[in-house]
Amino acid sequence: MTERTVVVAAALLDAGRLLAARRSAPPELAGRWELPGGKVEPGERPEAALVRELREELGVDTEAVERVPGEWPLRAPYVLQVWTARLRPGSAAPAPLQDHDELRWLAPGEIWDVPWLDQDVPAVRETLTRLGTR
Ligand code: 523
Repeated sequence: MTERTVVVAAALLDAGRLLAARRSAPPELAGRWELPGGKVEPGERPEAALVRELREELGVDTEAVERVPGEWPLRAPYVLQVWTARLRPGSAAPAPLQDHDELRWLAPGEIWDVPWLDQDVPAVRETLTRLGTR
């Protein structure tokens, strides 16, 4: 039995802006914004899971850059870990293909303009601290 499942999320950065994605499901999360990502599969490296999830959900070609230190609890057995990430050259622009109904590239002064999921707030805050863009 697995006692802990990692959910990876991306602080996808481009030209100094951070991508935020509005969830369309499940109902209890719909309308709130998140760092996009998903569950790491058994045996999968978290960075690989991140790239896979961003391809599936947003149609982008990305690479993980570095882990944002920390781990934030989600509903058991899930915990949230964050990596900064960037678009690889030639990637399509992100599009809300599944799980999301709107995307926004947030400039540093706009980060708190969207209603993030409660559990993403400390992760976003830590990401900004690391980037020095507060
Ligand atoms: N969160 C969350 N914040 C956040 C992500 C990426 C996920 O709170 N930034 C939560 C939402 C879900 C759980 O983590 O309760 C799994 O995320 P989900 O549904 O995006 O993971 P998937 O895409 O792997 O899920 P399946 O559709 O079940 O494959």
